[in-house]
Order: sequence, then C-alpha cells, then structure tokens
Amino acid sequence: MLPLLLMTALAAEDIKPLPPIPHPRQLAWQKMQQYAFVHFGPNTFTDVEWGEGKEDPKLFNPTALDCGQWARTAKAAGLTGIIITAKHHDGFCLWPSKYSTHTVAQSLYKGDVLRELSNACKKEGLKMGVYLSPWDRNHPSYGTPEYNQVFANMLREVLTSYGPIFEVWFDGANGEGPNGKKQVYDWPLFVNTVRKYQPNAVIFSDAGPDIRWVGNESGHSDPECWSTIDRDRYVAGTPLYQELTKGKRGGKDWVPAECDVSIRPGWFYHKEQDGQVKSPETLMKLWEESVGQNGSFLLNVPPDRRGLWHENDVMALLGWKKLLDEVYGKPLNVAAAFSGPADPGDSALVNVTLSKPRIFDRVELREPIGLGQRIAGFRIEALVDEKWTVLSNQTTVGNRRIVRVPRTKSDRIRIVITDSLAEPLLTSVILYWTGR
Ligand code: FUL
Repeated sequence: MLPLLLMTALAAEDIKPLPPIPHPRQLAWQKMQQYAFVHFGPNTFTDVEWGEGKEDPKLFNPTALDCGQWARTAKAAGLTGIIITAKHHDGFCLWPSKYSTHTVAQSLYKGDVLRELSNACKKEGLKMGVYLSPWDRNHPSYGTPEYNQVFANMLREVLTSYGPIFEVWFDGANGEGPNGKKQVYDWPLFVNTVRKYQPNAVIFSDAGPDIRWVGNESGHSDPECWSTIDRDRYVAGTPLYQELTKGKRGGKDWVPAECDVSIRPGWFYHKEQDGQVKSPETLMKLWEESVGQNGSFLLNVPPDRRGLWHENDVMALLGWKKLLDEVYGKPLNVAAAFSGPADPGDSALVNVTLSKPRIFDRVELREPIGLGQRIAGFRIEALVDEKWTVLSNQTTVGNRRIVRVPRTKSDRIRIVITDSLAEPLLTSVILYWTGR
C-alpha cells in the first residue's frame, strides 16, 4: 500500500495529479453543493407536467411574481444558486425571445422573468443557471435543420443578457414537434454556443460534457460514486443512464454527478400537492446522499400561480436549514485533531484523536479532488473498550463523503485505506452527531 498523504502536511504542488482532473469551472461548481431548481411556465397554470406547446400564452399570468422572495428564501436555506426553466418542452420562453412567438411578451404578464431573477440573484449573492429544453413542442421549425440555429440563437440571447450563468441544463428529452417530426440535435453547435458566451458555465446533460445526470430523479447518488465516466459511451437521453449513478472507476473523463429532485411529487406546481412537500428530515437525508456522496444537490421548488414559493415549501426549506446548522454546522472535531499521517507499519492510515470521548454517528471524509479522485476502498474504525472496532467499510470518497455509522462513543478514530488508484489523499476527517 502506498503511503497516505495528508494535505495538511504536504504542499499541493509536491503531489502529482491523477488524470482526469476537474476543469476550474467544474471545481467552482462543485463548491456550490446545493442549489435550487425552478420549474415555472404555462404548466403552472394548466396543472400539467408536460405542456403540448399549443397553450394560449395568455394563460401565463402570475398575479404577484416576486423572484426576490425565491432568492431571499433560497439564501436563508443555504442554497447557493437558482436554475430556472427558461424554456421547457412546451417551447414557452420566460424571456421575450426574438426567435419565438410563444413567450412572456405574448402573455398577460408583460415582464421578463429571467431579468427579474437575475436582479434578485445578484441582490442576494446567488448564482443563476438556466434550463433550456432542446425539445420544443411549439416552434414551427422544430424537426428541421433550421431549428438548431433557432435554438442556438435563443441560447445566445439568454447567455448574453443576464450576467454570469453558472450552469446550462440541457434536458435529454427528444420528442416530436408540431409537425410530428423529431429533431436531430446539433450538440456541437449548442456546446460551442455556451462556451463562446459563458465559458465559465458548466454544461449539464445525461452525457455531460461538464456534469452528468445521476441517473434518477430521486435526489441521490450511490455510496460508490465516481466523478469519472467514459463520456463517449453516452448521448443525451442515453438508455445506459443507470450506469451514471455510480460513474466509472478509472473513467477517462471528469464528469461529476448532479442529483436532481423536486420538493413535491411534480416538477411544476400543483395545488393538490400542497400537502406533499418533503419534510426537513427527508431533505436532510437526500442532502447527505447527494452532497455527502460526492454529488451536488439540485432541489426543485416550483412557484405557484402567484409566482411565489408556497408557504409550505418555505417552511420545509427553513426547517431543513435549521437541521443542517444543528448537525453539520457543529462538527465534533477540527482538522487539527489529526495525529499524523502514519502509524509505523501501516502507512495507509489516518488517526484522529479527540481531546475527550465524543458520541458520533456520521463520519465525513474529503479528498482534494483537484488532484483527481483516488480512494477506492476504506474502513472506518474506532477504539471502543480498548478494541479497534470496524464502524463501516466503504469504497469512494470524492469531494465530500458522509458515512452513516452506528452511534459510537470514542476519542480515537482511524481511517484505513484499503484500495486506491494512486497515493491516497485526504484533507479532512470530520465527526458529527445527528441522532438519526
Ligand atoms: C425531465 C423533464 O421531462 C421534466 O419535465 C423535468 O424538467 C425534469 C427535471 O427533466 O427530463
């Protein structure tokens, strides 16, 4: 076993990276951890999940739209950005696009929702992202080569008018348009358009290129979760999506996972789901299984017909933040508690010594992912009644890995690395008590 290196003991420039490694835009994105998704559009007013594109644009008529309310709540809940459905499958544009006649400009609400959101995010210090569905059930050119340029033009409008965009979310769905034809998407054109106008934005789809769908819409990755895949194996809308949950050990490309889920059963607001908002406890569990499993957490909170986040959703978000603060805001140790990189004779081991025995039930590990994802197997042990007891056997670490362990009281914990693609590196081992 190669020696385990503690980043506290070594300067990063002394360590050889293990390719592939993240691009700076991917590293910046990974730091955002949890952010909001907003599904909003004609579907909010027609009570469906997938509009047909034939809806009268006048139906879109929020009575009290306040993106500031979303942004203030998101900020208070610890979310770091908001990604909005600028255009869903029905083709309706939440901005007054010059390339469509199915937009806010034709609705009773005459404003520009993207402008409102951009101003609100700036005010609260949140980042803004956009979802644009290439599938368009309204646009007359959909299903012809001309549509690819229309979509690129729409992208350009959105990417040049509202300030920095941190993520562009491409939905993989590819159905029929108004003329009954499917579109052959020009992905290189779409990707180049984003790179040209927002080079710092990460591009999401089933197949990346920057970040990948996690293969489910339930908001979690797998305990074994690699930030690497072989990208050329996938296309947007891939039938191999189940592989995306774990990613691939030793994959050629750095394409980390984003875990999307809605706070309600639907992506869009439906009044009858007001009683089905996920509880703070559920949100906490999903956060642990996404951010705490080497992914990011994209939580959808759909505005209602007023154009506001519903009171029940706001309560759930703030309740979740309270739980996060109570537990993850109060680690039981600090990184300085490391006793050193090695015990003689078993070099792949980190000792954590606490000043006094503490009760804990979560152990968090972090790898310095800028140098590649390395650890492929580890064991968590604690000294209990003078015996080293195994609390958990796991595989990957990545950016953040939060491991649920049995309630344990101890002042000595050790991490034994059992498998690694290169010299294993850890920046932190942190203990928490959740009582759950
Ligand atoms: C899916 C879409 O079809 C849903 O309507 C929703 O937008 C979800 C996030 O992605 O592919």
